Parts: sequence; structure tokens; C-alpha cells
Amino acid sequence: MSQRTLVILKPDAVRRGLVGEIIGRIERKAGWTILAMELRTLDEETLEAHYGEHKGKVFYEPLMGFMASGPSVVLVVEGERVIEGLRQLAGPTDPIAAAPGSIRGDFGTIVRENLIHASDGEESAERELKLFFPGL
Ligand code: RTP
Ligand code: MG
Repeated sequence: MSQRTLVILKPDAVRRGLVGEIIGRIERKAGWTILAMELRTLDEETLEAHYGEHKGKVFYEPLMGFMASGPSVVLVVEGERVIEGLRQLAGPTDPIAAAPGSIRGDFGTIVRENLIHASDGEESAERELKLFFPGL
């Protein structure tokens, strides 16, 4: 089943020069295609809409600050079971709990600065695609 998902390489991934490494892993998955990609510093309005489910949590404000701290790379990836596949490629939220071989498991240590976002289901993918790439 072909799907589309929204991926963000967070500001830590850009600052640390890990964009090529991470995109390489996505590109090597059979049949997945990058439909759109842009280096973009995310504004407050977009971030509030994107992470609105977390508003009021203790990590929300620091997360907003981190996500606005520099450019991210935003991508749309299309392919077979790409929503679940990218969540697997990313690994669990806490990089120390993430297995080696996953992006967070290989490169992360800090929960907030965990390198990558990927839509967590069909509904959020649809919402996030509209938010980040309304013309697509
Ligand atoms: P994401 O939304 O970025 O793809 O990450 P996720 O689904 O794996 O995790 P989620 O629970 O949605 O949290 C969103 C992002 O907030 C930061 N976070 N910090 N305890 C903390 O300090 C904490 N918890 C979450 C992470 O950047 C996480 O990816
Ligand atoms: Mg999430």
C-alpha cells in the first residue's frame, strides 16, 4: 500500500552534518521516493500546529525553542508502508532506548534532540502534509 509521510530532519541533524547520512538511509529503502524536500527554519505558528498535541506538557516550550533554533530539512516521502517504515527507521523517541541501526539509536543521546520526526499514522500524515506542503 503506497503512502505519503512527512519527515523533519530536526535542527540538531542539520547542525551536526547528518542530513546526507539520514537521507541516504531513506533513499536506500526499496521503492521509496522523495517527492519534496526543503531546508526551512520553522516558524512558531507552524510548530504550534505541528506539535499542538503536546501543548501544556513540561517539554513543550523547550521543544518549541529547539525546533526554531536553526534550519530543519522537511521532506515528503512516498512508498510502500512508508509511514510505519519511517517510524521504524527513526526508532523510539528516547535515543538511549532506540536500538543501534535506527537513526535515533545510532546518533542520538538526548530525548529532545532526537534528530528526526516522522508522521505517526495516516491521519497525522495527512494533516502534516497539508501543513508543510499545502501545494503538493
Ligand atoms: P516526533 O513527534 O518529533 O516525531 O517524536 P515522537 O512521536 O517520537 O515523540 P513525541 O512524544 O511526539 O514527542 C515529540 C518530541 O518532543 C521531544 N520530547 N522531549 N521528555 C522530553 O524531554 C521530551 N519528550 C519528547 C522530542 O523531540 C520528541 O521527538
Ligand atoms: Mg510525535
